Amino acid sequence: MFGLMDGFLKNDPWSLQKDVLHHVEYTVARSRFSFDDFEAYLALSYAIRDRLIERWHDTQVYFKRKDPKRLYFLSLEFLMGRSLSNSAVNLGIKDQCSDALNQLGFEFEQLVEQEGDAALGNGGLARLSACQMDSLATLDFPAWGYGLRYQFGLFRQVILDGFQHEQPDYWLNFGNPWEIERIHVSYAVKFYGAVEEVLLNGVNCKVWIPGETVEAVAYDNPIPGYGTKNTINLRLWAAKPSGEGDMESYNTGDYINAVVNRQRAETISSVLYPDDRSYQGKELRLKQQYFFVSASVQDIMRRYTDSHSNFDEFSNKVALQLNDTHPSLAIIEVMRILVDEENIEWNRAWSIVCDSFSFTTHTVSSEGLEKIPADLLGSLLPRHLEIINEINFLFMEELKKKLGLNYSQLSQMSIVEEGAVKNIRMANLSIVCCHAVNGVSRVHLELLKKRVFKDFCKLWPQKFQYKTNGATQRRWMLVSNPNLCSLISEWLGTKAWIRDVDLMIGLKEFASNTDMQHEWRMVKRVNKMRLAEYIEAISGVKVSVDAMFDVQIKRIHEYKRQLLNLFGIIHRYDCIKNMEKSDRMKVVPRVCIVGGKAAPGYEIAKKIIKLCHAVAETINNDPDVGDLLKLVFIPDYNVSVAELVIPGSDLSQHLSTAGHEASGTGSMKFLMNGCLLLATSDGSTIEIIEEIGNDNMFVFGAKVDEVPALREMKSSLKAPLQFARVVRMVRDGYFGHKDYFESLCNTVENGGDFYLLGNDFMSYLEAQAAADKTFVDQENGHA
Ligand code: 26V
Repeated sequence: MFGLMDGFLKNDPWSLQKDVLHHVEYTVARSRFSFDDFEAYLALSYAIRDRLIERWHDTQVYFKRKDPKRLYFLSLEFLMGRSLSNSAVNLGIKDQCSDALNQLGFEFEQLVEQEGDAALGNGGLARLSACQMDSLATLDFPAWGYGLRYQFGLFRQVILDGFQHEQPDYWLNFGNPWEIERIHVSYAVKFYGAVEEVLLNGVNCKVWIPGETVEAVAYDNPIPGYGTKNTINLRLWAAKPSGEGDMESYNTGDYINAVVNRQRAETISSVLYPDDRSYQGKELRLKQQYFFVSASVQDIMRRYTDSHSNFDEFSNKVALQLNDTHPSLAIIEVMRILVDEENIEWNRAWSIVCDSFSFTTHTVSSEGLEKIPADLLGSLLPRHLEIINEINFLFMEELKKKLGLNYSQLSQMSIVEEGAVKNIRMANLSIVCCHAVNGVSRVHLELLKKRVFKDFCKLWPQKFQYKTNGATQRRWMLVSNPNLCSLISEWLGTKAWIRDVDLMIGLKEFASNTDMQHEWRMVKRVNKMRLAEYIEAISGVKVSVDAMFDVQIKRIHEYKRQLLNLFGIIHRYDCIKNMEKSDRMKVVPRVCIVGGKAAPGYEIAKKIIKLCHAVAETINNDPDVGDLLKLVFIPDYNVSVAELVIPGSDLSQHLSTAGHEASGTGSMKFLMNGCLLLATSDGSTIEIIEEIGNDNMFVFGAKVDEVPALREMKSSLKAPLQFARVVRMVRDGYFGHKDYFESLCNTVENGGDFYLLGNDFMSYLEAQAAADKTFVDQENGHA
């Protein structure tokens, strides 16, 4: 977009072909007369990467000259998925790549399949980071992303006999053509040791004498914007042994041990924590946090001090955005550098820090908030703990002045949680030190104000705000559903909606145009055929594309209520079984698709996966049911699977108990692809309902404000008979594994049902019936 000059590399098919062959021969080191799909994928990726690097350099030069305020996005998780198609699309060279490959006897679409996903994250929070990077690049922001280059991303989910098994994700084993290793961009990160007081120029100063040093090496991942040359950087850090302290070994044993010990450094960036529910207070996790934070802050400081001689301008030039509390030690690290290393007076350092940092929270419950045992923090980062204590002391003094000696409130707001085990509350720390605290949807902010951060909201109402999440239409439409995009651009007469999604409202004018409806349906049908082929390939189940494709894909969580979906499916199955044969014609055929990973230690979630398989086994093999109902679990759900499933869906389900989903972004991706939503009134769905109207979606269940009272009354409420009946079927072993499913059934009965499945069941069935009716109307051309 901005005035960058053209690169040296040309983008016509001929030039691309020449570059692909060059990389086949000189980078992949294969003969240009004989190479396979994977080698072609590598060579094409290198050819595209060259073009990204050109733009990346131009972007850096441009911003270095302009010196705008830079935005640094710190996140321990990025779910980037694949890069080939996305890069080609954003560079605007996908067709040229296709042409270049065709002449060499290869297909672009086939090469895309050679790439593994970069799955450096768990779920919603991590995919949001990836979407944000795309948007920041497209909107010409001078932004940087910082994270960890895990050797093993999110585990691969393998299903054996219906049970989830976790396997390591060896995503780097075949190389990663998208990253640029920067062996010269590296920083020493220090741990352990002790704090000593020394006299410097007549002043008592604290000096941290660390005990261990690990090297952080940068790996850069260029992120191209769409329709602009702006190409930003996602810098991921890998841990390497530091050369510091290398000593001569006097015998073979010393030498071997020295090398083995050095290898241990690498464990810091070895594996992503796969639990997105609770913080376990593990030392390795804390090391990961500080490792990536310290390297990032050093890098950011270096960039700033390259062009500024003091810190007066720091907060005008640097915005640090924390993705949840995971990177919040960055606050303390900046404070430490300013006070201990730059000798800046505490109060001035404090105001620089507060002005530079802001923080986004992605959680709704206080139980989900991160706490770090003070002892652990003190042993790993002794000086940081001192600084936290000092910040807390000053904060408590200020609070006492404002609130008086209200000890209960003071202790709740304190950064330090007192008790048998002292903990540092990372959310309290972030709120105290940041000038902005963002919720991720409107209702999320309301919940923060009313519940999770009530006292803080009263104290600093101006800090709290919300930015409802979004999803990038570049990946979720252009990459994954190109046919729909061509249709939209043709009807709108412009491609401008690819940068400005609001322009899609122009389609409303053609909503009742039968030509457009017909074209739209054809696109959907082709996408459903592609999905049906995939389903058959992975599960052997043949599904009819005439059926409604009903999808729930997301992490498996009790609050997301995949169990409600399964109970609904069992109810549907039961109805079909008990129907007169002649009435079965009236049933709207459905293919129910479920996908998602359970955290390895999350027993109930794993039982839900097993139940899904057990129910599928019964239904899919029942000749009474045939094509009227099928249930498929898609294993190893990830970004690439979502790209395939979403465009082929008719209905998507978002069933969280109201008040539990901070935002939810999956719904947006389905909507963009012309799929209807069946959802509770929760998170961003509330705003979606306002936007598209109640008539255009199937909303059900208790509202956010009703949930607390319903929970109070739960023990006196009786679940509907239909609900009791389906739970009984599971309890009685209709789907086998009676004993194994007992504890699962117990979670929703006997006054348990914390997530209110029983309460919402009838309204869920009504919403499902309404969806059936709409599907039939649509087939009849009435929608
Ligand atoms: C917690 C932990 C605990 C320690 C180990 C690693 C780990 C990783 C993630 C989390 C928090 C997960 C929070 C999360 O993914 N929240 C989701 O964020 C989405 C983007 O804002 C939002 O749409 C979803 O509603 C919200 O559940």
